[in-house]
Amino acid sequence: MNNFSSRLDKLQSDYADLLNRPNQKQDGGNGIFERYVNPVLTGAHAPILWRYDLNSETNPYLLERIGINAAFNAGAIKWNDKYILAVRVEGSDRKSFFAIAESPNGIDQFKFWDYPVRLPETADPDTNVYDIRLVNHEDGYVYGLFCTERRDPAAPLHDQSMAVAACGITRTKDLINWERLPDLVTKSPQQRNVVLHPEFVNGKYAFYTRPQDGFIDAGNGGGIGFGLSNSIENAVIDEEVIIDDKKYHTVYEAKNGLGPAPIKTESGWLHLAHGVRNTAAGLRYVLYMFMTDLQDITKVTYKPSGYFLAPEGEERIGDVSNVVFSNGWIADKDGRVFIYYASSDTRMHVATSSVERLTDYVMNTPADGLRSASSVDAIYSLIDRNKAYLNIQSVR
Ligand code: M1P
Repeated sequence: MNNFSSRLDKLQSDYADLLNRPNQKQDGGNGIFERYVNPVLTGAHAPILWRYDLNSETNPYLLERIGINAAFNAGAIKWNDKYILAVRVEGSDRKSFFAIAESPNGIDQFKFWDYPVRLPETADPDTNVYDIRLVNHEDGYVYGLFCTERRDPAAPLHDQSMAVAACGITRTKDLINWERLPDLVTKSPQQRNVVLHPEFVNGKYAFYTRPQDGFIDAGNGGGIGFGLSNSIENAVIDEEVIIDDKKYHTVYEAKNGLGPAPIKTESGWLHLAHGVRNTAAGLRYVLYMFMTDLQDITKVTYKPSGYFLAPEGEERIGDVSNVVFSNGWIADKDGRVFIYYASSDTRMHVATSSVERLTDYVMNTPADGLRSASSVDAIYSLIDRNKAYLNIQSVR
C-alpha cells in the first residue's frame, strides 16, 4: 500500500469514527437542561470531499487543499423528521458560508449534505455571511435571515477591519434552492442578530432586530428591537422599538441579541437570547431567556435574572473564547426542546430540555433586582419558604 492509499484509509476511518461517535448526556446539571459530552459538529465534520483532492495523480501526497476552521452558530429546523442545522462553516480563509447538516435524533450522527448552500448574492456582494436563523413562516416559506458583512465604504485605507453589518434575507421551500431577497432596510447604521417572527403581526412581517452604531461596539444601540414591514420582498422597517434593552450590571450590559425565533407556548412566547458584558479578559457571551405576551409580542412578561447557559469546560476556549451563542433550537411535537449552541466561535453543541421545563424556569426564577441586596433578599425568601415547607427551625 503506498502512502496515498494508507493516508486515505486512515482519513476515511477517522472521519467515519467521528460521525458515528455516540453522544451521551452529561451527569448532573441544574435540572433546567442537559448538556452532552461531545460537541455535535466541529470543523473536522466537514466532508473529506470538500477538503481533499482525492486524485492520486493531481495530489500524490494527499494534502488538504481547502482548510475548514470551524463549524458554529447554526440555525435549526425540523424537516422531514430530521434535525437540520444550517451551520456557519468557516474556512481557514476566514470566510463563512452555510451548510446543511442533518441528524436522525438531534444529538449525534450529524452529517453534512454533499454540497454547502449556494447562496445567491445581491447587486452588492457579501464579503462574509453568517449566523442564519431559519424560520418556518406561516406564509409557507422557510426563511433564513443572516448577517451580511461588507467593508465599510467610509473606511480609510489604513483600516482594513471597518465593516458594515446588515440583515440578509433568503427563502426556500426545499432547503436546497435558495432565493435571495433584498437586504432588510432600517434606520440603524448596522444590524446583526435579526430574526423573523414565525407569524404575521397585524398582517405584516415582524422582525426582531439588534440596531447598533458600530460593527463591534453597539454604541446607543445594542438592545433587542422590534419592527414591522409590509413586504418581505422589499423589507423596510420604519419604526423600531426596543423590547429588551441592555442594562447596567447585568449579563447583557454591553449588548444583547435574539437567538432563534421564539417558541409559542400557552403562557407566552419563549425567547432565547445572548447577553454580552465586558471583562478584563474581553467580552463574555452567555445565553439568557425571557417570555413575551401572546397578544402584545413586544411586552416582556417574564425574565429570569442572570444567565441560562454560560460557557463551561472546553466550551470556554476557542477562536473567540468565553462565548456561547445560539441561533437555533427545535421544539418537537412531544414537547422536547433541542437547544443548539456554539462555544467560543468554534464548535456546535446541543442541550436538551422541554417546553414545560423552560416555561417553568422562565416564569418561576426570580427576576434581576439589579442590586446585591435584592439578590440576597431572593435567597432569604427561598430559604424561608424551604424552611416553612420542610418544617426546619430557624437558626440565624
Ligand atoms: O464572537 C462572538 C459573536 O460576536 C457577534 O455577535 P454580536 O453581534 O451579538 O456581538 C457575531 O459575530 C457572532 O457571530 C459571534 O459568535
